[in-house]
Amino acid sequence: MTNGIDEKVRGAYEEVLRRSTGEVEFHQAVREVLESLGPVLAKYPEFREGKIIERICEPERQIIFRVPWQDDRGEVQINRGFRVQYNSALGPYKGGLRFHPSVYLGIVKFLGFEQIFKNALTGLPIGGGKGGSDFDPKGKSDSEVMRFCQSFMTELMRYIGEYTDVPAGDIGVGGREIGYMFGQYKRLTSRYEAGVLTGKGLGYGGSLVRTEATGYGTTYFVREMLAVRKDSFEGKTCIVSGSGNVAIYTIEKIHELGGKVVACSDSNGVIHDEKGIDLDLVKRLKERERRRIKDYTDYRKHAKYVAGGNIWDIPCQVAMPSATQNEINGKDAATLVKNGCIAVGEGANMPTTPEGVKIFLASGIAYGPGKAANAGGVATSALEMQQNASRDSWTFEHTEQRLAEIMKNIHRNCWETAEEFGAKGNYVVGANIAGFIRVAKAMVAHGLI
Ligand code: NDP
Ligand code: 2IT
Repeated sequence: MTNGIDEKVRGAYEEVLRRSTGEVEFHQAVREVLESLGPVLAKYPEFREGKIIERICEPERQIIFRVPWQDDRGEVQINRGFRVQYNSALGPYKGGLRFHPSVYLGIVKFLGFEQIFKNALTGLPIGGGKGGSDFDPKGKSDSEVMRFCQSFMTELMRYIGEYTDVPAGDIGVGGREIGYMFGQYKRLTSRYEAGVLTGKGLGYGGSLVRTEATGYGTTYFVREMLAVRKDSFEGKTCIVSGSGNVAIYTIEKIHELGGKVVACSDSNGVIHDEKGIDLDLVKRLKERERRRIKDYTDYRKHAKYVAGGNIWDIPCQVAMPSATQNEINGKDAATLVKNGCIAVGEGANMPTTPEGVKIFLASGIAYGPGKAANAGGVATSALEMQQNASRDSWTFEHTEQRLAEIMKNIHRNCWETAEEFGAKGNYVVGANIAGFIRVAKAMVAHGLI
């Protein structure tokens, strides 16, 4: 179980397996980072002496709570809420909330762990955390979602604050949910503390570009990876899985940069539109009407819908997984490479299984792992915090410019770090090491806490 892990970090991984039985996604995320860190410990003995890896794997605080609420029929429902405050070496805990029936502690911990290094890569003052609930927003009325969010925040409010922990959205949590949670926080605390949540509406402290940021940022990251290869999005056939927030703004930016997205999906099936995805239609169906992607073919008759289809079977040159974890397995990765895919940019968190990652790396294609590629979302959240702290609001152009620069810097940092540690072109090694070193140095400076 610990094969392939440097003996210097093996003990830490064994401890994670022992302490967190059954949390398979968490084990996967930890292992993937630890596999990169052997050479770092060789270079920085102080990290080893201070047991930085062992400490970084153990969350600073984990909160699990009951969320009772009443549905529209008056029936009482009980969900479980989570917030894992993982690491605050670089700033207040920062990371999204996920509402999805699959959420359990192992998912929140994997996401929180990834978030530590992602946030470090942004270069901004944010620690790592994540939260959520096994609440399923699908099929719920607006009032049910509001009552759930109010109950969730009634407990969560004790643990968050602009200097403590700043949640945002993730799967199943967008502007509507953030609005209800912000309202309840304000009501419970009697404080207009804008910086306590990000992803807020533009009318009450939200930042321009935050909605678009993850998708735009991931696309910028891929643009940088292509530029290294003297290539661009121009004329490329692309595939973007999912059809939620990240997928939509990935498609938008790819189209702006001259690529053509021919497929997207949701958890029920895949849309293949050879003429190019009609993004206005996807926005209408998903953002405004909250419908299923299947309905796309009601308006674009030539497009094909395959229920339960595998989007990675469709040939493309650029693949941008933007739905969920482990959506690309080894077989899918092999299919993508065989079909001529030259770049993969992960909008989702950990969308590729370890077998898939191995195949991408061995093939020599440009592979941008989530913690680097999708960091634009949380980076723009940090820009929202800056605007809130200075009671200011920036223009779209200025904010997008900042985002583009941040993504460029992350790309450069990952590239140079990989090269420094003898793994030229390997963004996995570059991202893990660059993110880790920034956090580890701060932890050493703070002493044994
Ligand atoms: P949304 O809820 O807006 O959209 C999620 C999309 O992924 C939907 O199309 C959904 O389909 C699909 N999906 C979700 N879960 C599954 C599943 N188990 N199997 C198949 N499809 C699934 O979420 P986001 O767009 O915000 O998030 C997408 C990914 O991006 C996640 O991995 C998230 O962690 C990551 N991410 C998000 C950021 C953000 O700022 N929002 C920032 C960085 C990363 P369906 O509607 O059928 O469930
Ligand atoms: O995974 C992520 O980076 C997010 N869901 C965004 C987190 C944030 O605080 O904006």
